[in-house]
Amino acid sequence: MTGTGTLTTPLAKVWTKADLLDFIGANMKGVRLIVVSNREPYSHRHTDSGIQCMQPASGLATALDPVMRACGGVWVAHGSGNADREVSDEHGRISVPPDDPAYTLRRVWLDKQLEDEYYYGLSNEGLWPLCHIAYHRPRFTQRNWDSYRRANRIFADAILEEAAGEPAFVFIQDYHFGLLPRMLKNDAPNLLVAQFWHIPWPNRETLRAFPWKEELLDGMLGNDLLGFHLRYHCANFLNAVEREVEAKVDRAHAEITRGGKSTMVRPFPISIDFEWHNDASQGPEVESAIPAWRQRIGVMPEFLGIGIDRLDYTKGIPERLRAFDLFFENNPEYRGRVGFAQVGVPSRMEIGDYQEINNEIDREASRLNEKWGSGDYQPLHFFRGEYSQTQLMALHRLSNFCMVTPLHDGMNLVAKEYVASCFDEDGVLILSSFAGAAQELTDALMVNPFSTDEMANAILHAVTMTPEERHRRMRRLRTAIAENTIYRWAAKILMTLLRMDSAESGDS
Ligand code: GDG
Repeated sequence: MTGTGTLTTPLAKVWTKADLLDFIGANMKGVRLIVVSNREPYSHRHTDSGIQCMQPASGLATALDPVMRACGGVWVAHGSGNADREVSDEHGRISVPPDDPAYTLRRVWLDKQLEDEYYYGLSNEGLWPLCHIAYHRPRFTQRNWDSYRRANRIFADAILEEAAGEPAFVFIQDYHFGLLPRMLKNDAPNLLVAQFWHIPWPNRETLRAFPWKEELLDGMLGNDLLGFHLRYHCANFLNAVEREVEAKVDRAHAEITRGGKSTMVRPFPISIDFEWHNDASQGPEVESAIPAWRQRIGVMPEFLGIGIDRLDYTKGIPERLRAFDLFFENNPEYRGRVGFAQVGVPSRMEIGDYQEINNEIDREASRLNEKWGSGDYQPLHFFRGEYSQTQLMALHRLSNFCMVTPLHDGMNLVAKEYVASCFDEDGVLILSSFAGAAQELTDALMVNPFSTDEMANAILHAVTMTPEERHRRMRRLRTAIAENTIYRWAAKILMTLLRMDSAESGDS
């Protein structure tokens, strides 16, 4: 496409934001980058004090905003804020971040019914449970699938308009856009199309239940590059293609050829801006947010555990609360000494299963506090709502251990953020072996979230761990994240695309 030639930066280094900026400066001149996601990185809402710009809580936005700030370009996303139209131009465009414009946000408008069927229906009641295998039955309807196809088409048209016939790298995010790659490639073969699937890809037995699997796989094979967090998810995808569609699967090179066009399938484990988290967590803003948490919690226990999750049935929150109950059963001497603060960000409340998980958490929370609370002491503090990154870091600082125990998770950035906040190398991470992050964070206390006993034992281990063991484990965890930052993730993907681009234009 752009024929940028030899790459100037080797991969074997620690990637900071400055490194990525250098890399982009040296290698991406003239390359147009278009990022696509359902969720917008900034949304505008009406509030009592006028229109406000918000940054929604999502792993995806947290991960990609710094990359876009560094690269510039266009981010195409669903305009979901109730004041979005008022602040965007007639094409749905606006420069962001508002206080320091660095790139263009192109908003795509979807009507309420289409959003319900494509986003809540097919994506979150169908693909989300299908891919996570967390014992929640996926729901599929033809109507939702038709809307998914229609929404993908609307996004395709907006992207084609932004590309305006010129070559560009299109980087699509997630499971909302399984059909988009093929649509783009059919209409504009000069686009280099990559997609990152942020959630797991299921084994082929599970995928069999998806009624439109052939069309979905064909759509995804429109990509030049397809990324998952883990090698295991890549292998599942290759297996699925082998079984369900006509294509040549080259396992040695993790490459699939269908209809003369090939798709590279690669693992790119996502991460965070380690330096930023490490520095900010030691800053004065975080320091001054700590007293508010003390106040909210009231009587501080000797050991405070924390959990921070979207309120989603994949995150294993009721299971975690049941583990606390068993922990107190097994170790009654810790009653009054151990407490747990759980932050829960409401999510997808339009879906019945999400209302049910909220109710279940409320039931478990009341049960735990009624059974083990006494006087001023309450074992569980449940904070339902959104908190700023500063507030979350303050909570990290106040805690002795963090529980990240999803039943299944593509990666899980909360685990990495907690570790990055532990600048004094003191803190314990209890981590589900079913989170993608478990592949890198091998020094965490690893648990099977389906085993209440294992989790209860891990809580005991966390509160009895010697300072030496805590420091040793935390040091290694921090090294693992410092070596694999979000900037490395982005650089690896961009480098792979640049190489493919050079190969196509015959430069290499
Ligand atoms: C998907 C995949 C994958 C949490 N509460 C608040 C808040 N957060 C932030 C966290 C973190 C992000 O949201 C959550 O990221 P996760 O990775 O844990 O989870 P998902 O949203 O399910 O993300 C996941 C990820 O994509 C990236 O690929 O890791 O496996 O499921 O950054 O700090 N942020 C704010 N207020 C909150 O109250 N502002």
